[in-house]
Amino acid sequence: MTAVDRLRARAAAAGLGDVADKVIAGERLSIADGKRLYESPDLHTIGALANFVRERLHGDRTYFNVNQHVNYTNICNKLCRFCAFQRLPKQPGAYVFSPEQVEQKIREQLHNPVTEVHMVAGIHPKLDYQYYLDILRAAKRARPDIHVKAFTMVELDQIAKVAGKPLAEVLPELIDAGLGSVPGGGAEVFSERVRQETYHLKNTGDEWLEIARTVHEAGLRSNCTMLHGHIETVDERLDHLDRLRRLQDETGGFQTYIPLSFHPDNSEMAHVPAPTALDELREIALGRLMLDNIPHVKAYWILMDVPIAQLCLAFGADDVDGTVVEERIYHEAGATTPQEVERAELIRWIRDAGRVPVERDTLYNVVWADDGATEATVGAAAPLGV
Ligand code: V47
Repeated sequence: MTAVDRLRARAAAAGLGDVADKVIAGERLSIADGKRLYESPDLHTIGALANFVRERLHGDRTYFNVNQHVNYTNICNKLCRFCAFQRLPKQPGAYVFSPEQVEQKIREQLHNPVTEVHMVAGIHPKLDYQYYLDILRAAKRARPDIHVKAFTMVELDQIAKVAGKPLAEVLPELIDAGLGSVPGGGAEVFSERVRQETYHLKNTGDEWLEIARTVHEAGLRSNCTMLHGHIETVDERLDHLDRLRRLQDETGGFQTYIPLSFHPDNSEMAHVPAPTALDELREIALGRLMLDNIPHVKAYWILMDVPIAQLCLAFGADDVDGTVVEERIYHEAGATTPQEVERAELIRWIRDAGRVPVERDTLYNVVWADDGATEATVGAAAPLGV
């Protein structure tokens, strides 16, 4: 009996034989299939199906990068009820980094082989267009080779508003100032019902998708996310995944899907129980199985405990994000993971999970791989301490 036969038999025993047939044949799963995967008690079989897809696409390769997060302000006018990071301008702890402070933050890491700065923040209504151009330029000044992945679709919407011109005209100017790609945040769950109840001042799902389309049309890659485990239903999650999948069919611009598990602490929704480890594993697997046209699925280690992120590598994930350095959004909301890991530590976690660590840049060019196949591509950022 081959491994594929065993997978098929196991899925059939779980009542998912027809879904397994589609997965093995590389056929698209329907929303109804997705619903059965959400409702099945046999999480391990679902994980095995997702792992099958992950290994078909990437083998044992598991991607990470050496990155640095910079959250340039926590002042925000969107008042999302799930968010513990936001502050009003006069609230204790409210801050805005000047472009010089952004530059300084990046300079402080010059001793590390950082290839990406991930720069996102709240929606501060008083920042002008010049500020956004200046922080991009500040990042590039500090580290000219760095890839700047910045501004969620919600921030881009705000930037276009303060620029007073359409996003399609703003994006080339941001690119000129240093923008290299766009992260996946701010999507939450596209359901209008959930938006009305928890983040009614934020962009609608249609708006988020339209902005993503404009980003992709401008030649930029982006990521995409779903904030799960609060008040959304399974049907609303599937609708969200389906809408991401449909846009991806049109643009091909999403690189990575990242399920973001709700962290309730210190938010207005602190009474809502947090998703469990099993929920996190299922979201990773569902993402891998439903999003057949998005190449990568990320288990963002900052928001999971590291052992759960390691388990996710057998449930469909092929990426763990990076070294991060200073994270505020999840640590304000109760995350107990460290703020930063060493590159060598990430490599150790991935090896410990039985996978092959591959250091990538933001656009998934290989910087270094542990399988020897890409030694020729090892450049200045050769492994440290491995
Ligand atoms: O947009 C905020 C979410 C996002 C909470 O693209 C929360 O590579 C759970 O998008 N509980 C920011 N989620 C993080 C993000 C991200 C992270 C890592 C990598 C990438 C990438 C993107 O976090 C926000 C919002 O959707 N969020 N507060 C909370 N309490």
